[in-house]
Amino acid sequence: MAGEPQDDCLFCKIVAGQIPATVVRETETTVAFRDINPQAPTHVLIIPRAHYPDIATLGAAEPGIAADLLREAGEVAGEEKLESYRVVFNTGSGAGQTVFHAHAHLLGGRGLEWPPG
Ligand code: DGP
Repeated sequence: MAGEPQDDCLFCKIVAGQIPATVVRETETTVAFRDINPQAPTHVLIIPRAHYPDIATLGAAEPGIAADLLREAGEVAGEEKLESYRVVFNTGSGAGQTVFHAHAHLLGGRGLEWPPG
């Protein structure tokens, strides 16, 4: 069923506490934790507890939870005292998505070039 945990999903296992992660914030609907392979001094992933493969399917099914991800990105940026930062949703393998459980990347703490590669 849509949103149900998937046995083969890495981020569902982090939500369930079956794989350790450095969690920085949690809400009823979201978990934010540090990326294992940080691309910036602050690199935090914000994910829904519910399983949706990407931001498009999450936004279509649960727009309120998609909005929660954006609010939490702002909250983490504030806690990390980031003046400038980027929030990215890689969507599809051609855009670099490797984990198919919706997630926002929050990147900051260094200069970020535009356009991204
Ligand atoms: P993406 O490539 O957009 O699907 O981003 C997936 C991110 O997930 C990538 O930046 C690395 C991160 N990641 C992969 N495995 C783990 C893990 O086991 N723990 C943590 N904290 N992050 C992970």
